[in-house]
Amino acid sequence: MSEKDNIFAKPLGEVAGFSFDQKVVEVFPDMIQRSVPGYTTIVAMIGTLAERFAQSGSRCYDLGCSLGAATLAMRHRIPAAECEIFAVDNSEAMIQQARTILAADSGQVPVQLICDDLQNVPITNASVAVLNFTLQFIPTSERREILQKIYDGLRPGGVLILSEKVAFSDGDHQELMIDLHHAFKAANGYSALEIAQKRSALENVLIPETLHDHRERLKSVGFNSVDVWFQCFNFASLIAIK
Ligand code: GEK
Repeated sequence: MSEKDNIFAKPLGEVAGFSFDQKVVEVFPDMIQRSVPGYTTIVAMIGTLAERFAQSGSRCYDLGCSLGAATLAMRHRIPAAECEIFAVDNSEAMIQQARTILAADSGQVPVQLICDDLQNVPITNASVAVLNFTLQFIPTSERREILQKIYDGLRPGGVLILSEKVAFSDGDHQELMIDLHHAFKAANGYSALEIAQKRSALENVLIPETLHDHRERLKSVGFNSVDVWFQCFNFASLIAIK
């Protein structure tokens, strides 16, 4: 069971940059669920999308898997014979806990957990690739290369599911979406101090881009069909098909 996230509940003189350490791992399911509007729906639908797009004899990748929520959703929906899931995260603490969770899961699809930077992991023979709120933590200048590697490693008809916190070019709309996101967090029990301190911790760590920029880059690496399939405030998920 996940503990309640109160990492930012007390005043912290100086707020350090956010990192996916043991402290975060212990509260992660509670944290992400109370912080990301639509998270539960998105994870469940990743299972539905994998059910549709997983091809027999192929690989499914969960890049930045954290505790393996999307991996488990796919594992329980993939009917394709001889599929294998590769779940990658560069946080040792996350992968250790994901290992425990997977060991208690009864799913039949084999899962390989890999503790490494997703930039080091080759993508081959893939039918499904998931970046569920991961690309946002990678420097913008390195994102294109990752998407190109995913595109190149997908089979024709394969899919990338890309979920991100997004930004808006219209200043007023941007402000409104941030405000509504904070209202969502407040409704989920986070105090104004917790919201403000988390915001500082994520500054320069989580870099959102506009949906326009995501779409254009996905098209420029080769995806011919790119569209948003889910959005709530400044959180969106895109589907890109090769
Ligand atoms: C979920 N997808 O629950 N290489 C590998 N992993 C990385 C890298 C990198 N370069 N950078 C960050 N991560 C999950 C949620 S959380 C999103 C994803 C959030 C990992 C990082 O360690 C963390 O576990 C994950 O990406 C981002 O469906 O916390 O907002």
